[in-house]
Amino acid sequence: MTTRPFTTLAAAALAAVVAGDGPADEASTRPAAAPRAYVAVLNFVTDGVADPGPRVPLARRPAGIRLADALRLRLRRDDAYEVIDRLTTEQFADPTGAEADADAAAELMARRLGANLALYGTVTTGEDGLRATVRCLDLTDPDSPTGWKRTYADDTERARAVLTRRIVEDVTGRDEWAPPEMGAEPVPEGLGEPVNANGGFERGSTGWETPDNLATFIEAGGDDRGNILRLRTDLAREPWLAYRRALRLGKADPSDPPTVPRDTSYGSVAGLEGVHFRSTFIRARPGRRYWLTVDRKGPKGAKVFVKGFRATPHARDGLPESTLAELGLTPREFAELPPEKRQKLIDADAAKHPKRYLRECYRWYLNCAEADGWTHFAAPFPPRGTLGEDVEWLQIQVYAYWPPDEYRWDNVHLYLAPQQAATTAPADDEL
Ligand SMILES: [Ca+2]
Repeated sequence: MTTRPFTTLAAAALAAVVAGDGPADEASTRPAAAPRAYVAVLNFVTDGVADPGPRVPLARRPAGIRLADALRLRLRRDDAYEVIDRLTTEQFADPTGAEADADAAAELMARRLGANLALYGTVTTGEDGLRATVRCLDLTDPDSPTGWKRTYADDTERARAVLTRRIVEDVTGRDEWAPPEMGAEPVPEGLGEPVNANGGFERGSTGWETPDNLATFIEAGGDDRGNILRLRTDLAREPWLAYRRALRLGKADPSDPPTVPRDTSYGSVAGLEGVHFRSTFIRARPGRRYWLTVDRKGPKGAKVFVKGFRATPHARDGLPESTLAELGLTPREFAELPPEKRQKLIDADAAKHPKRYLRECYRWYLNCAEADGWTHFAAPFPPRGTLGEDVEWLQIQVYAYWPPDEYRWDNVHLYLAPQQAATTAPADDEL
């Protein structure tokens, strides 16, 4: 039986894991419940990048090694998973790509590592950000082995954290961070006026980005709702991305969107980026607390993010694609300018379009359960304490991803929590 989980070698490896896992007194006070799975996260292969090996600090090793290690750390937080540490894993297994032979991987994890759940995969990095194709082999029920293969992508500065969270959610089968349950904290009376504009979409896209009329629509919603926001994620990814880029560069017209085929595969917009619909920037009030409320209808892959942003000097080290297009410069032409000329263009653009030089520094989301009919959701944030001092601007991002489908939204309102509003009048720029 090659899939029997424990061999002598594997038991030794696990003993090393347990011994290395925190102070002994802490371990002895833990609940005695056995973990559900013994997990081996094999190092991921990074396309086109050689791994200098374990003697080099982790920060200088390829993206695939760092993503695998982030997954180990994150899964270890869950008592149901005993995760084999990086050094032990590297001793027994080379980086393993998504195309590796699944039977060989299963044998390795069972016989040499004593694991009954393994992750391995291939990572690419580039202009599109971080992209990982991940395979999961699950032998926790030895009579019924299962597994999956999925691709994840993110192009933000937090790409590794975003991918780690999404992969862990898929492994555990649940959202990693559960926002407060509805009703856990009562919605206060008298929320007053929202600090964002046009949450009900009656004034079209005022207060929001312009809908692209391919994945994002503002339209009559029926049910006495006036206008609503509709997002669809069942689209072929490449042509949609090309259209979004053309919109950013002013080379496409949202009133005349292209025809893009429907796609419901893991390679669709739903399986990768998902669709965001962004508000304009709202002046943040550090030291305050907020409530977000929303009505929605549709399947479960739906969240409303509130992200915090601030200006940072390091954001001003290049020109955004949209600015280059406005100036009629290619990235290469810009790179070939003398440094002082480049800096002058950046400073001029940052003075004209300061919002283009903001960077994300805070993130919270309201997770929306599946809703067959229009359903109201509400939650306060930050979950604990108040908004940090470094947050200068907030942006609401309505987000839909998996399954590939249509998602409807209305009354997306952001409020200052009233118990504090009583002591401070809102500034003009919030209204
Ligand atoms: Ca409405």
